[in-house]
This record gives sequence, C-alpha cells and structure tokens, in this order.
Amino acid sequence: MIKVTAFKWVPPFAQGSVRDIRVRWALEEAGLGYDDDLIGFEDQATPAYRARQPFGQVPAFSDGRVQMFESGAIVLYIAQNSDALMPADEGGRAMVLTWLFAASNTVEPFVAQLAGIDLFHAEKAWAKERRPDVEEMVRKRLGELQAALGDRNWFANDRFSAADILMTHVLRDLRHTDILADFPALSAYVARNEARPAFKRALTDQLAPFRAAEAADPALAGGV
Ligand SMILES: N[C@@H](CCC(=O)N[C@@H](CS)C(=O)NCC(=O)O)C(=O)O
Repeated sequence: MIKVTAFKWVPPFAQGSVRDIRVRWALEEAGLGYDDDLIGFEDQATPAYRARQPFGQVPAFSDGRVQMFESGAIVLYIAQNSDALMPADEGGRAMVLTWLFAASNTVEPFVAQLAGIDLFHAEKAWAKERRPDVEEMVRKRLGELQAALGDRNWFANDRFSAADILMTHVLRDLRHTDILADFPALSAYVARNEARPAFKRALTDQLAPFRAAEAADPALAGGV
C-alpha cells in the first residue's frame, strides 16, 4: 500500500498548501489509492522519522517498492508510471520534465521568497525594505510565465501533466496576495486546475485531519 506522510494539523495559513497535497493530487490523477500517515510536529525530529525524511519535513512516500522524500521527485516517480500524468513519447516526457523543473527552479524561488516575507517576517524592518524588489521579481517571472503559456491550457504538450501539479501548487502560494489577478491567463490556469476532481479530493483529504483536530481542540484556529 502507498503511504504518504502529512501533518495532523498546521496553522491556517499553511492549510491547503502543505506539500503532501502535490503527492495526494498526483496519486488521485493516477487513480492510485493511498494511506496518509499523519505525524505531529513532535515526530519531526525523531530518528524514526528522520530515517524517512532527513529534514523532518513532509511528505515522505513509500509504496512497497521504493521509499522517497522531496515532493517534486515523488510526483515525477508517480508520473513515470502513469499515462494520466506524463505522455509515453520521449519528446513529450522531456517537456514535462522541463516544466517540472521550471516550476521548482525558476518560478518557485521567487514566490517562496515573497511568501516567506509575508507569512513569517512582515513586520520586520528588513522585510518591509526587501518586499518591493521581491514582488517586482515575482511579477517579472509571472509575466514571462504567462507569455510562455500563451493561449494554451497547460504548460507541457498542451495536455494536463505532472508539471501542472507543481506549477499550480507554486502559484497557489500567492493566494494570500492579489498579484495573480493581474495575470488573467495564470489565474484562469490555476482555477482550471483547482476545478479538477482529483485536486478537490486531494485538498479535502489534506484538510480533513485539520478539521478533526480543530473540532477536538477549539483552541486551534480553523479555516482556509
Ligand atoms: N523540498 C521539500 C520541502 C518540504 C517542506 O518544506 N515541507 C514543509 C511543509 S510544506 C514542512 O514539512 N515544514 C516543516 C519544517 O520544515 O519543519 C519538498 O518539496 O518535499
């Protein structure tokens, strides 16, 4: 049985973004069942968990054949065995790989910088000074990304693929801002992917334990 580690609960700002959602979504698209293996913050530093994920983070993954961490690598592994996530031809697979890395290496670093400032350091003097430059870099990348998408629906091979899972996840990390609204084709792209039944199931399944934890302990703030 496939197992994916995920947190039992995270604060509201992270709900719906925790990276196990990438893996859940890929598994849903591929039609593969899985169990989520829920951990608490107290488990992150244990030797047993570090053996599965050396940085104590989620997700970690196992399927009886392999044991992995790094959400992008896990999504790629799932995609390599699923027509729903990657075409069979070499040129098509190369495009999926290209856009997987573009999401992770070219777009995400800027989005992550902005999210880091806004979510963790917003009131600090250095953050207020740095933020305008970071937002400008994000906007530049989004402009380039939108131009690359053009009037297509997906980034690789004009069909949904694993690359769209990573790109959508990266772009969703701007949803605490209104920046994406200035890039209508990218906003529509994210909405199109969020409307996929597989994404909705993945989101619901990530949120379910958070709702349960909040019901059991009203001191935990709820809501996405
Ligand atoms: N590059 C890793 C990053 C994993 C990661 O940042 N996980 C976060 C949740 S989204 C986490 O576990 N944070 C807790 C921590 O770093 O202590 C991946 O994509 O799997």
